Amino acid sequence: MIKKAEREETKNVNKTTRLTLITALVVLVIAVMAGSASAISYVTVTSPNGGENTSGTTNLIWDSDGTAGDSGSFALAYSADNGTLWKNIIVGLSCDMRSYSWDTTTETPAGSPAPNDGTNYAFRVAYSANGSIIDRSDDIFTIDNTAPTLDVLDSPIEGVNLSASLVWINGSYNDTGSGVDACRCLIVRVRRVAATITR
Ligand SMILES: [Ca+2]
Ligand SMILES: [Ca+2]
Repeated sequence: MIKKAEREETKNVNKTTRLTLITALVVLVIAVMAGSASAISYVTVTSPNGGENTSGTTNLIWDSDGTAGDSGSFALAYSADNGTLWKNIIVGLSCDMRSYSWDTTTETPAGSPAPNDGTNYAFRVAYSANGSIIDRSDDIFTIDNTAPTLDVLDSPIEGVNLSASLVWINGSYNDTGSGVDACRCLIVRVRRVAATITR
């Protein structure tokens, strides 16, 4: 009878040990799951990251270890003055997002002016669930949505014989805000003068 009682006690102790182990495992699994829900450890802006000349729709790109199941979201913002004032482009992006197509010609965010031409732009990505997970473009970049203007004042007209040793082509070009990269004057078929400029 004593041995049977001992066996029963041993069984109960084993059952208690098993229950404790199972409980510990469940707690561990819950802890691991909770950890994975806020596992984002970094976000890094990839493009534009400084030095670019952008216009129209540009691809904003960043890197992170976030996944679709993570809590929180990404917020994208731009600054026209190298980081003094930031305006949201979009908020609430899923943590598995790594790029966003940004139209620099429209109101962003809605109701605020579209970005103007400028050379002091910065781009920023922030993680909503942790204020220390944030990054901006390492340097400034340019937004230029204004085509250059060209005003030719003097040039040979069609039909004129270009036999003179000196031919005047006179005009001006302008690109407000971001400058002109190049200006080319073309004489086509020795009769017509055309000028092109690029930004
Ligand atoms: Ca950066
Ligand atoms: Ca321009």
